[in-house]
Amino acid sequence: MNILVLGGDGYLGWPTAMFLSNSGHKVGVLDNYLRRDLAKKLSFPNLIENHSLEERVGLWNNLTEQNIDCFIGDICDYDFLSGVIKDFEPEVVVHYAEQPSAPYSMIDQQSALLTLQNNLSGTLNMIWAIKEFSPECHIIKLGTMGEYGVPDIDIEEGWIDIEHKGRKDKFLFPRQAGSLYHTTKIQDTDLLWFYVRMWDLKVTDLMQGPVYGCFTDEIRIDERLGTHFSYDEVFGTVLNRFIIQAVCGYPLTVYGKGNQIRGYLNLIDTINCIKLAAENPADKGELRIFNQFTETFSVNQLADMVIDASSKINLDVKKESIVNPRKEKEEHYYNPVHTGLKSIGLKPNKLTNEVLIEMLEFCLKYKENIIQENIFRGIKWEK
Ligand code: USQ
Repeated sequence: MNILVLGGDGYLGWPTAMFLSNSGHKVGVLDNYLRRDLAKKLSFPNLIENHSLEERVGLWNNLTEQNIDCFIGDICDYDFLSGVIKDFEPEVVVHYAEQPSAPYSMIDQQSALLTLQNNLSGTLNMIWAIKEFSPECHIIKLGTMGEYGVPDIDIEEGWIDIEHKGRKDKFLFPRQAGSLYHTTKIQDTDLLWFYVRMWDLKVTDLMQGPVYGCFTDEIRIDERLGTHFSYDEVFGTVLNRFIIQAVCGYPLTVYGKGNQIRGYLNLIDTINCIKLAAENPADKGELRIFNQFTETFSVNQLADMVIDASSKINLDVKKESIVNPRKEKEEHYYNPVHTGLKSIGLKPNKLTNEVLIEMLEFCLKYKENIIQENIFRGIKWEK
């Protein structure tokens, strides 16, 4: 299939593109380097300075004799995006091209506005460009488990049957996000659902939990193909941050009581989920929703696992509860359904000591690059 990855320079976008290319698809990547620019402005370098998308595409094409197409530009620019869709004729568009950080969206009014405008304009443009130039194209949109929040009932996969005053209907599961970023993802879902109803689009919305990891089979071909590994407070997800903290002797930053539970997954499972969704498309007029994670953990459980794995390679690591900069429940019920992706073939890669030790050893090689002051600056949810 022709598959276009929007946000192809990102932590997830680039490994997804290589994996789909290696699986025999014709892949295009598109990015405007927004995430790199924001990280630069905040002085948050990654663990390793990654080659540009153009360079990584060139390297991939040389090393593998495959051919990823590269488009540099902004999906908020409709002429640019629709031109790419028209020329590339995607059968699948994978949409990662968003401001991806919850803390970033909570810094100030400007970061909130950038997040809202970027994420919603980009999604709207994608919908219109597909309708106009590739109406049979299957849209795979990265949503987030954070759209649901942490309700005191089981979380279904996107939809819930409701019986009210003797009548029944099916609705999107109630959403109640915990950050402005997560709220834009709800709004994305609503935009998609509206246009599915209007125009019979084919859409898969993947409600993904926080991702960890730095390796895929493709990255193992050559480390220069590596993806962003962020450990700062804004762009790093919690487990990747804990690994870096363990490596540089910084007490693991458990926010508040640390009993916040989320559904996590390995980077390898993310790319597998995208491939499975692409190869098993939604129907015309369907908004199909999968909850995309493999295991649930509390923050304390993650910290304890990192401490245990670190001890196996003689790293003495401690955790420390710090005042939670976010406004979130620290004790709550959490039981989300996640059977859809397994039913189309996902074989989860569990979080084991081996996985943790490999991440620790990788980060140890670049220990001298870690800037400890970037680990915690305390971006507060409450102003
Ligand atoms: N946390 C800590 N210590 C830290 C960092 C985070 O205790 O140093 C806690 C947070 O308070 C939260 C949990 O760990 O309870 C997860 O935080 P996170 O920063 O790993 O994840 P989050 O901000 O929710 O966002 C990440 C991705 C986002 C994706 C989301 C999925 O950046 O793109 O949508 O995970 S989910 O969390 O399921 O909504």
